Amino acid sequence: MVEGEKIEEGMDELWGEAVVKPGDGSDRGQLFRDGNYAMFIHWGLYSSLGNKVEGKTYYGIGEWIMNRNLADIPVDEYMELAGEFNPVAFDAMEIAQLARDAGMKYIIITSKHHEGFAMYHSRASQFNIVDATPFKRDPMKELAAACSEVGIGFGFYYSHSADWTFPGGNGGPKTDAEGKPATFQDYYEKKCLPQVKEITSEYGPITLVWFDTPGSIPKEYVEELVQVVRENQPDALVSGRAGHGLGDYLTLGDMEVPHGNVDGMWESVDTTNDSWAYAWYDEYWKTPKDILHLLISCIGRGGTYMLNVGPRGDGSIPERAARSLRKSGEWIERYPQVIYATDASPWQHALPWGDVTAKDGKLFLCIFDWPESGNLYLPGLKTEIKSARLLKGDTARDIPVGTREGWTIFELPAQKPEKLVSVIEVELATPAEVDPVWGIDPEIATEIFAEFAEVTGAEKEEKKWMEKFGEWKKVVHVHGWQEGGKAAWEADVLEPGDYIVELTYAGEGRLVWGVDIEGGEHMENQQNSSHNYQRFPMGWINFPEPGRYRVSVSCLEGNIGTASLKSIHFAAVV
Ligand code: FHN
Repeated sequence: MVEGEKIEEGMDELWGEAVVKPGDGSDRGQLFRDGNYAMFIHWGLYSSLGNKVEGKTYYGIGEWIMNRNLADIPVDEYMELAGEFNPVAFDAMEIAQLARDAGMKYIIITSKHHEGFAMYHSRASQFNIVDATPFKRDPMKELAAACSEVGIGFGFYYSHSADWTFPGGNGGPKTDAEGKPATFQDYYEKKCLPQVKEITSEYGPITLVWFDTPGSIPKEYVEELVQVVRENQPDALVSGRAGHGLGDYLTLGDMEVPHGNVDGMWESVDTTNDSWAYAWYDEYWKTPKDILHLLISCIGRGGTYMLNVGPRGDGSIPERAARSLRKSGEWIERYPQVIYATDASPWQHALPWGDVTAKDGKLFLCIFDWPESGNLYLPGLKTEIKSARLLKGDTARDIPVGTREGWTIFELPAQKPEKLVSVIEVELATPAEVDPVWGIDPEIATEIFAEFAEVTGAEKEEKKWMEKFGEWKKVVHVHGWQEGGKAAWEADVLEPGDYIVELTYAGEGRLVWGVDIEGGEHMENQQNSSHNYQRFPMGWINFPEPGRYRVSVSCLEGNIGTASLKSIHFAAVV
């Protein structure tokens, strides 16, 4: 290897084009149908740095610390970290038990990330935790055994295209130890293929092989890798990020929880703070309620949720992450029927107060914002209700239900039964029939996203960015406004009257926006804008009677070329 060689690959090259193409996982899909919640673990040499190198902190995803976007560490220097890596606090049983207590059904852990270091005993490369560190144990053997003991599944993450320390790996050194040019084929044949054979044949039954970021890997290699998984682990799923559409299911973008239902088998991957791997400063933890909200949103949209923890270099899990996971897990233990093997919400999007999952002729209304008035408003349900019960663990009480103007109204007690998420179980007389139109809630502020708008004279587009490095944010926004351009939604109103309208947008300088009710009021106002999405008040608008309205937004004046609309909000004036 050339001394001091640095990795050249950035995040865009590494993702490749085929990151999220779904394949056909029809016969292996049971894992996702039953176990729609999993633990992801990013753990490697990078964990020992925790994003601090020679006293300087780098902000961004920790497993990328050696990349030019963060500390830009030469390959030979980085590889020397192995000599000091000694995760004496690693306790496989504790981690497996944590995942179980959290209500997670399997663990996927990094066997090799882009850094190229094998966190298991690999014969294909000496750069592994048994041969190159004072630790000398194979933690993957221990974790596989612990998962089996506590009764959850076990699987591996494997970075098949990027390898930043092996000659020829994507982003890796261009020459070998003798200074001869190295090709991707060299890396693939000497390291990637043999390692995938190792992880799929030496760790017992594997639930899933989570290939990541295919980059420019040729299709024939992915075909061969998938074939190895099929032969060694016929029941294991292969992640959508294998590339070339050869995975079993769709993996959405990092940290992406969709707003609308998504068909087919898919997963969202997210992390308990901002970084996948441990970063010493990253204390922005998801609360137990955040976790339940995100999990229920994924299940409600028809998918699965895999939530990451980044153990420290010594192998211990940050206590705040563990606490949030345990607390949310206690809730799941009381309401397993709401989470596991459930179907997507027939509303196809979240509702102002919460979300819905469905199972065996029942709807589970999960309430994140308890309505103070004692009424919970559900728009669009056309099916007769047999019973409605407010759950409190194993106990339940019947609650009165009424209907008005096509809305179903549940009468709730003043006190919510659960601190985190309360649940109403609704039993239906026949399969659920729902009009998924947005309803403007009479009590709880309603946010309707631009992605659901019908757009004319403007463009609707997905936009992604990072605030630090690697922790992706995503919006679907409306921009490119032309004169007369509109984003329009249909929405049902139950309570007539004045509503406060706000818009969430980004842009530059002051912008004038117009809001119109078709056949009704027009309002407009000017507000400043921010580089990031911020919610700005527009004013009041009147819905004169109950019924369906068409509401539209236009950008009228200012630096219109920068105006990027994310959502519209309505809150009843009380
Ligand atoms: O580059 C990796 C990143 O480090 C992390 O592993 C995530 C997890 O989904 N996958 C890649 C970026 O999408």
